[in-house]
Amino acid sequence: MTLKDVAIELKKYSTVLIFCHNRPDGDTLGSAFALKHALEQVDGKIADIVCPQPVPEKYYALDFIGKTLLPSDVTKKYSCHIALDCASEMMLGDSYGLFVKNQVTINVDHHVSNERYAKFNYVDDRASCCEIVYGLINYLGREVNDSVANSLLLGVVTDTGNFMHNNVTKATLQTASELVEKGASLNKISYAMFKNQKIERAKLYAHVINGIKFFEDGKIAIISVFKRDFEKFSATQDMTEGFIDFPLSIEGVEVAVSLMETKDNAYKISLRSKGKVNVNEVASSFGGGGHVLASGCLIHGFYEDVKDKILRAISINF
Ligand SMILES: [Mn+2]
Repeated sequence: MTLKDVAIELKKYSTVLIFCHNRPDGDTLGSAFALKHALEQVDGKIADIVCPQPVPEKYYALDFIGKTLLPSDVTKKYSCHIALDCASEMMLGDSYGLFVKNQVTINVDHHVSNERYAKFNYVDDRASCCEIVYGLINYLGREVNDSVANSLLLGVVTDTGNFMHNNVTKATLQTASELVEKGASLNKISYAMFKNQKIERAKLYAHVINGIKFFEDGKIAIISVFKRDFEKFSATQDMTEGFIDFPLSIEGVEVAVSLMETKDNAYKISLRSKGKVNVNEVASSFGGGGHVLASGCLIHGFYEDVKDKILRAISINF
């Protein structure tokens, strides 16, 4: 199905429920709010957003990002369900059961590992899902006003690490340029995302970076965040977003790994590569996935075992 077909399909429905992924980031939230702002330009159209967790606090400074519903808050029936930036059933988390309840499900995403779990699927390998949603809104014939433009730029900025990752293409910059022209503020978004962290996050960051470990002659760097660390610094799990950029920035490091203890003996693994290792393959071998240079998965077990498993999987992919 083409993106235009998605727009034609979407136009049929007057009430739409938009799904964000587990541990929401700027791209899934930006995509969802852009589509909501665009759809609701037409009288009588209702677009609500559901997410397994509430919107993290750092987005509160951005007035175009509002509140989202938890799956348990959803009581109404919608004519269509659409997931944005969700590569797999697993990424929908606690919303998955709700997602599949509708006859009409749409999946719009930019992850190469996307599992095509919906009735209608559109996947394009772009730097951010927001780039795709920009195209979708144009096909819908809706105005890219201030709030739409800002929401979309949020996803572009966060998924490209402020235009520094190697997923940035001419199209990414073209999109960003058009969004700025239409009223998006790059400065406001970048400041809120990268230059205004909580003191709790700063303290947790210092602690985690202090515990960095190197393997394979310095080619692999691992950082670990334990449940006790969150308690010690009164920090929350969503605050670790971006931690992994530091180990990857070290000379000689080819793969950076973050192990975050989310529950007892359960670790959320994030992987970043400079190019020599396809970390999508590494993550896929544990049931996860993502992109060639940025991927993730969940592994159950004791810390040392989990660490050894992931090290072995990376080593054989060198
Ligand atoms: Mn994304």
